[in-house]
Amino acid sequence: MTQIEFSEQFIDILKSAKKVAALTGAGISAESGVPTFRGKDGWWKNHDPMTLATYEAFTRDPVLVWEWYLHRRNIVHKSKPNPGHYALAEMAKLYDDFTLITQNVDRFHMDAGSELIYELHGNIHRNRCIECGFTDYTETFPELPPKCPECEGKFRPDVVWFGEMLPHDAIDNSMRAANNADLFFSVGTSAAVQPAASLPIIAKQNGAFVVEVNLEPSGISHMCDVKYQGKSGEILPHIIEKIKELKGIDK
Ligand code: BV8
Ligand code: ZN
Repeated sequence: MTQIEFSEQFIDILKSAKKVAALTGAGISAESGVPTFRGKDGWWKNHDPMTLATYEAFTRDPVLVWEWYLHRRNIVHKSKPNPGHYALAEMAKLYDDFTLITQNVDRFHMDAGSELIYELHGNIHRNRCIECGFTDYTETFPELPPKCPECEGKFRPDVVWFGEMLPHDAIDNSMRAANNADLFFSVGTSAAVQPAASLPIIAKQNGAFVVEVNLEPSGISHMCDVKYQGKSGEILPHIIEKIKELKGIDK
């Protein structure tokens, strides 16, 4: 386990923070074996995820897009949350006002015990009918593209594609949490996708102490107060241990 350093400033804010928020991206699920979006392992059958996660790709070739999502569902089903997800579930118990915001669609935060989660980009296990809005969690289908069991309409994965609006309640509540945060964590995200990537910036502009935990520099590294370059599954548990020590909670 890597040891990590804590600056005086970081220790002070860990002790004094009242409103804490965390934004996670694909990187927090990497140690669970789920490919990231921009990493080299993200490509599938020579397709760049960026070109498949669009409504255009779905209308052009719904079978291909569905095969990609069923492939990813399969990976997620075979994987499980890692210590990074569990650390953030524990962080919610250490601060009365903690908001977890995720770009991920794998539901690992929920599986790790987090309760209040804003899923900005939807949920890979849920299907939604384009015609009537019916949703369900059917995992596999007799034929592709699948039809809505209610109206025979086109069934799609209930995720947010590029060019699509994010769920209003998720993005509105996430913006509010970023606005109000004293302490904001950005974990496992390249900060390349909007509007999620603007959340750490909004937090910083409104006075938050911003901490990045990421394997490599990202689009927001330059403005973070503290940067831990490494694996979130190794670093986040250390931060939890430090918070418990500072709060006099036995480990
Ligand atoms: C919107 C769900 C507005 C689907 C996803 C030009 C043209 C068109 C659109 C745009 C444009 N310019 C800007 C836009 C907007 C666009 C956008 O931001 N594009 C970018 C790419 C330029 N955004 C949108 O379209 C959004 N909608 O803006 O609507 C609108 C307004 C009016 C009317 C209509 C619309 C919608 C964006 C949502 C897209 N859907 N996912 C699916 O999953 O299939 S986004 C996708 O990227 C995933 O959710 C992923 O989580 C997310 C962000 O990526 P990251 O999570 O950061 O993942 P990434 O691989 O990039 O990085 C991983 C990081 O982890 C790396 O830095 C790596 O170093 C690190 N890492 C790896 N291992 C570890 C680690 N860190 C720690 N520990 C480790 N072990
Ligand atoms: Zn329907």
